[in-house]
Amino acid sequence: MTNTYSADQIQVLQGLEAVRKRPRMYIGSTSPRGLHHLVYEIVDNAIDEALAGYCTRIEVDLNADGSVTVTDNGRGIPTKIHPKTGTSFLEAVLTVLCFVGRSSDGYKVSGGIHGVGLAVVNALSEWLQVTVRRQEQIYSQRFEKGIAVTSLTAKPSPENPTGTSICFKPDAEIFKNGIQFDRDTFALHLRQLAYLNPGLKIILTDNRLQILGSSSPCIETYCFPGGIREYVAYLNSNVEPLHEDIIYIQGDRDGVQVEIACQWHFLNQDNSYSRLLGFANCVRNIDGGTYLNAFQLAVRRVVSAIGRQQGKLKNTDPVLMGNEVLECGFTAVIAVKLPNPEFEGPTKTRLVNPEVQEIVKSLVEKELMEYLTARREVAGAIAQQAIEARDAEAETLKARALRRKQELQKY
Ligand code: 0RA
Repeated sequence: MTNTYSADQIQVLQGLEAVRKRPRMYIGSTSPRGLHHLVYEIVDNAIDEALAGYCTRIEVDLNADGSVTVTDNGRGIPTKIHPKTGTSFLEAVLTVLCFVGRSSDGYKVSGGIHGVGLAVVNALSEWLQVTVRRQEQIYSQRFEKGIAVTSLTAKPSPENPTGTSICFKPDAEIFKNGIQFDRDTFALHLRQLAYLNPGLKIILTDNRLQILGSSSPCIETYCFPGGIREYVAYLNSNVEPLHEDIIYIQGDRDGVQVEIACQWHFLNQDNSYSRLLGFANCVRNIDGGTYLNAFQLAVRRVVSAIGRQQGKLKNTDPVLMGNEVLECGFTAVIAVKLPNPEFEGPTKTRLVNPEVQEIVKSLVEKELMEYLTARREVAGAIAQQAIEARDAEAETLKARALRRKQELQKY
């Protein structure tokens, strides 16, 4: 390496320094949450390859030395020289902040707290080692605190698999609360990603035998060909469903894909809550979003209409409320995929794209109505349960009002 820096290199170094100085601006926090986000960032890049149709398998290995390795069988990060930076494309992706990695083929996961870029992960790592298999070559390069400490080397590979493997150790100088990864945190997240990408195989291996107190690694594989239908079945595995089949609705318009799986179940004492999980481009929208509101309204309308059709609800009765239809034994997963997701809110997990709202509303109103109209008994049971919840709620309010009145009469 030379000791005279070009203008481009100076910019790279300044960028890395900015990330290391104010890591929270890039990854939200340096608590365990931020630490785990480093891994999600790499996994998201591999998921992008899966969404584009090139990757079928992702491995996450927690290593005994505190590092983690993410390996995928995608196309591999391109290694040719990038005209703008003068370095390999690979090095640019790993060192230039905001480097726009790929052309817009397919849907990017880049949204919310993810999508900060591999250069940020690299800058916050004590070291990072990348290996790319591409064009019958194995390329590799090593970085320390974001700076390349070797040049990109290539050697011929006898076989012809393609893919990317990134191994890194978070920098303990940055993550002052510790750099120990939690397997359960990854397990939850990776399982979710596997449901959202049906057929994709995700393997989580914990090789930290000392932490495990075991002589063999802990390996978990997530692969769900049934996608979000399997997710709802899993979420409902310990409740009694009101109807056997999981309702599945799918549609797309103007490049926006919508997929919904849901199932009502019998109420018992301890599950009178709703589980409505929304994802936009595989990112969980904890804070909801326009499309989740649209979904709730559409479901309320359909169930109310069924109630009226079957004479369970009077024509003058108002539309059933969200808490009656959706918080009484209902589980739903709704996954939307769209080209330009816009997020908002404190954790950037609320999707605000207005176009998604109308698509979800019309799709659910049409498809759910058709589904339930064709299944009179199922529809009746769903409407009945919601109406009973409404009446129980009204009884509770009435009883409380009466008690209050009686209390006041004492004085
Ligand atoms: C830029 C362009 C292409 C792929 C990738 C980046 C890529 C990044 C990561 C990170 C982890 N795994 C990855 N796999 C791929 C497109 C490649 C092409 O056009 O051949």
